[in-house]
Amino acid sequence: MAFTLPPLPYAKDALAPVVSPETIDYHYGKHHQAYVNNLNNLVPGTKYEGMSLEDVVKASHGQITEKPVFNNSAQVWNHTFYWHSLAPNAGGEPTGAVAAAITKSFGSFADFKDKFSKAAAGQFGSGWAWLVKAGDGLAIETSANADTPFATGKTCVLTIDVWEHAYYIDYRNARPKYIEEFWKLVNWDFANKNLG
Ligand code: MN3
Repeated sequence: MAFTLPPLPYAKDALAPVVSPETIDYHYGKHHQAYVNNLNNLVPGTKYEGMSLEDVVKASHGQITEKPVFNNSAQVWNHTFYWHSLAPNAGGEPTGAVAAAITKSFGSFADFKDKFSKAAAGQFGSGWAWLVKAGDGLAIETSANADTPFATGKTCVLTIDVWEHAYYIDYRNARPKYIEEFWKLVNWDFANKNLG
């Protein structure tokens, strides 16, 4: 059974002007799709055939010979998670359990926002910044390239993609500006769902 590109959870112009339809065309329509296509070319005839995407990510993680499978499967998972971390008519202050967890772990939403933004801006080269569950609280992590806290069994709550392809069309080299605008689209409902 082939892996498929999950549908975008909103119209391709729904995130404008923060994320333009042109960025969606490339980032979702070309990059995310390419990871799906690559994975479908890599998996047939291997031990991964018949596994769920989640199992492929975990089974291929940390093994140098499995790097192409890991990179492509993780990027399929990471991007689907990223698209759901954004939503139209979202952003602003966190809500529900995630709001309380942020205050508990970071002191305030403002402090969390500052720390997360700095982590995302400071990730050298391509990668991701994540909000993850840590014990009975939350923590910020960054990962390089395709790597993901999900691969080692962590519960991801929220992410931002800081690969250049995520922002270059709309913000050119201004990654901090993209990160600043990202807060207008943060899907707190999704974060709450992930927090469980
Ligand atoms: Mn990307």
